[in-house]
Amino acid sequence: MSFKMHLLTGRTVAVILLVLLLLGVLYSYIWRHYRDGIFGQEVRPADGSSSRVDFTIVNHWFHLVASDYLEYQQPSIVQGSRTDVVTVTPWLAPIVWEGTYNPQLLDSIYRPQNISIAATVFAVGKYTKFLRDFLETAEQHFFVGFKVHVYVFTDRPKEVHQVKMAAGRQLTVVPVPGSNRWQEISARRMELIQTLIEEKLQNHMDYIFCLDVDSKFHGRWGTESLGALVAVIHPGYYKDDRSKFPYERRHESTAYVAPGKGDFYYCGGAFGGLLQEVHRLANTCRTNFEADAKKGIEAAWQEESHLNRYMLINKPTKVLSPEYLWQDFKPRNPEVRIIRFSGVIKNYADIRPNV
Ligand code: UD2
Repeated sequence: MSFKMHLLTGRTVAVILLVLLLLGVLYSYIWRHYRDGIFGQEVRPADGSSSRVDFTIVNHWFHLVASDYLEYQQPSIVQGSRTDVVTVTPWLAPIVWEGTYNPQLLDSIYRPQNISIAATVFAVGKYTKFLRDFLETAEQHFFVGFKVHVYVFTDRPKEVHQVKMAAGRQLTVVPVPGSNRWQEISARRMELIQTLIEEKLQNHMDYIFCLDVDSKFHGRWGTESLGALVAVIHPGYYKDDRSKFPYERRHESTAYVAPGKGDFYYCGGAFGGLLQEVHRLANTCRTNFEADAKKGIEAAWQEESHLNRYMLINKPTKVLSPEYLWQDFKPRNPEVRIIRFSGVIKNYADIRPNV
């Protein structure tokens, strides 16, 4: 082989190697972005440690397939079925009110996808007395016809009422320690939700909803509530100016919200979404709660304050109207056409370990 030929072969090999190297770099770059977009993101708690949580690919959220055979009323873009309420946020997340969606259409989209929904509920100390109604009414109204796994966290497992559940639905009791401070019970929920997702749910469930136990279902709560990050508007403040929202107002707290800031005031008693989104929320709120505790601060409304701070920055992708968490002591307002889930009237002095 001539010297020229040698030179040519050498150059060709170098070019091929260079192209392969570039392809390798391109591949790892694309894969990293794909993985972080579809799977769980790396969550870095404030202490600098890293807890990587991976989740299975969630296809259905991105791709909605309707049945060709279902007949339903034509939707309109000029005549809304609800003109008395606002049905979209300024960041274009739907606000779910009765009359804004077609339940049959939504169910027909989600049923073939075989989605599964986890629900967490805490019944610590005397709050076990609310479990029976909560569980029985959930059977009647909460994601009926779908795979549902309810996790009951309690320090009194023997008091968990046995409820007859439909096929595909199940209940697991998770023992937790009691506490002599209700504030701690309420706030510790974030940590326990985070651990549940990490240890039991990832790769098994798609969505999760975290609900207060001292409540009952009265109407459908189903596929219309699904979204990546789902918040419920608090029934007590939805007509108020944001200056009246009971946000944490002390600068020193990680839950601080400045005057003049805030979208809506959300409930601590109901929130949810995709597992990885709720994991991120729970991890952040728990980390911030602990950072506050080190400074001797407890936010005005415990984890509800941290949740409100989180949702101000991480906007919910779906917002549920106060139909999804009313309070029995409040007369129903006309724009609330249906009450789906509502807090029962309770005597705090009777049921809480401290007042
Ligand atoms: C509001 C919120 C609640 C929480 C709290 C502030 C709504 C409707 N409720 O309710 O979610 O943000 O403010 O911390 O938005 N629990 C027990 N045992 C106890 C005390 C509490 O199991 O001794 C659990 C139980 O699941 C209960 C939840 O914690 O539903 C919240 O406690 P709460 O209902 O007493 O709090 P409340 O009514 O102030």
